[in-house]
Amino acid sequence: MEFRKIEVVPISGNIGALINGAQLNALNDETFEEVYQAWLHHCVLFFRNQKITPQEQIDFAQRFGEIHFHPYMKGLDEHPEILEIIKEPGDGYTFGSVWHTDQMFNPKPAKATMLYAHEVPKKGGDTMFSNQYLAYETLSKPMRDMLNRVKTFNVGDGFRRGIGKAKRIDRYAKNPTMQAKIRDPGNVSTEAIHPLIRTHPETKRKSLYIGSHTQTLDGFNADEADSIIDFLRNHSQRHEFTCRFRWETGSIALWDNRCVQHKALADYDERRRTHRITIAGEKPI
Ligand SMILES: O=C(O)CCC(=O)C(=O)O
Ligand SMILES: [Fe+2]
Repeated sequence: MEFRKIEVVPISGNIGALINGAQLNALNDETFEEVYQAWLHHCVLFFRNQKITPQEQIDFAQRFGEIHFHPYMKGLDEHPEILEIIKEPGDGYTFGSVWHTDQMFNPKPAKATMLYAHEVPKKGGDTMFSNQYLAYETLSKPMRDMLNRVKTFNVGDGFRRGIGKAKRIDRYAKNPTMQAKIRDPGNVSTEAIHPLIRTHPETKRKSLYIGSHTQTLDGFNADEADSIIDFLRNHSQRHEFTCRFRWETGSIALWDNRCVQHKALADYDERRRTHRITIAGEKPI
């Protein structure tokens, strides 16, 4: 792929690229098109030293599609499109610290997520990403053939682990700012059935679509489903499929939830503050 406006520097063998030469509050259409093509190809992009206002972050996000609103967490008062995620020293809970893909419990899960770092720990707090095209392509043909017909059942409230609203409040017991953002999803659905192998609507490539929200496989006995899900979870996180991003103040990561799982590392006990925007997606097929 040829880029004339931006420099694209892969940060690992199979996923993730750093984009140089793009100031996200001043992208002309040609540069945006290169960013978008790089994004589809590398699955997650990283930008350094961005100085953009909340409105500029929203404007950039909207070039990817409509804003998706988090069903369980309120955004900023002045900018409800932005969820400010704050971890404080001693608060003990790290948002997104298991492998997952965002909003998989929604019948129309988020297409993309953009995270903009405002305060970062001196060490730790990296985010990991895993390429789920590869997770699919590296399975054997008989396995792919079997899994191609399988459907998953996914929930936002973790019916086995029993999260529920009370636990959600409990998890932020030491962080009143985050606790105050918790809300009821209202009539937004937080359960969804999806194909285990989905086809990316733009690249047309198949990927493994599984994450921490996945509870069971439609029609399988519970022990069969558990074993297959365990195997696929482990497989989907193979180190060769992943990259790991070290945050700095002003860094932005932008990932494609249709072909990426990610995980925030809970290896720090300092303040970390990010601004997160998700983009609405379509029903997986
Ligand atoms: O904070 C992070 O590094 C990622 C958290 C996460 O899972 C998300 O924002 O969707
Ligand atoms: Fe996430």
